[in-house]
Amino acid sequence: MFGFDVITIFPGILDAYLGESIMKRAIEKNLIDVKVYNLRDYTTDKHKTVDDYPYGGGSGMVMKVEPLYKAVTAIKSDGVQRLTVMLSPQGRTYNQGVAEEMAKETRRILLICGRYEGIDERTRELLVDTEISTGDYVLTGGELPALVIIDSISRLLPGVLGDEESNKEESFSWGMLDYPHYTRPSEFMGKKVPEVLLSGNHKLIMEWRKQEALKRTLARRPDLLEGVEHRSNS
Ligand code: 9D3
Repeated sequence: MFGFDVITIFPGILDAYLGESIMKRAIEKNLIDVKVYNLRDYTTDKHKTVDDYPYGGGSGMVMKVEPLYKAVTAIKSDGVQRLTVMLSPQGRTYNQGVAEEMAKETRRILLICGRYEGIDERTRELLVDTEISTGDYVLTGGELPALVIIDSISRLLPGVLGDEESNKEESFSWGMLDYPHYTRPSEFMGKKVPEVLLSGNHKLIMEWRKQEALKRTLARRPDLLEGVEHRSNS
């Protein structure tokens, strides 16, 4: 079973998403295990303080290192191997290549979600194997990125997707945008479904889809066609 541990001050954000649809089913089927830890449970003061003012001044608060250290140490005390990932805008940019790499992990993946302006640097130095960002936009914390990582890895694992949603991507579609999709009715507001899709000629349909996917990719995401070395990783 593939395992995730998540440290957050908002466990409800993770529980909500993981309690629905494909993630819920994957957890029920024991294909993935996700344990969500509330960082406040690892504080020692009456007010369950997880943040403090930044040394050197400036606006915003910084996440304290001690609760994170306590949480990570407690979680790791079971002796199970883990890859510790901190979600941060300074991290390696996530993509499908990183997801595929992480899906091969035999270790559990421990995700540390930050909030506030940042996390005390000593957390990274003492506890973190790798830092990941999900992209160049500003969020309010690491919880959505943690879910992005859990979701994108989980759907790569055997049995997580049903036959209906399955990864049976035709060979031509990898690394390209999708072709246009249609369902009933065959005409809506004067707009007709392309004739070829109603023809029943599967070879012709495949050719049309391949051509449409290539056309779209060239028009909208030519970077995807520029070679394998850009497509994944690094
Ligand atoms: C506007 C505040 N920024 C000043 C330069 C710093 C900043 C601090 C904390 C920006 C974002 C955040 C919270 N974001 C994350 O914790 C985060 C994140 C993201 O914002 N975008 C993409 N990936 C990630 S992973 C974690």
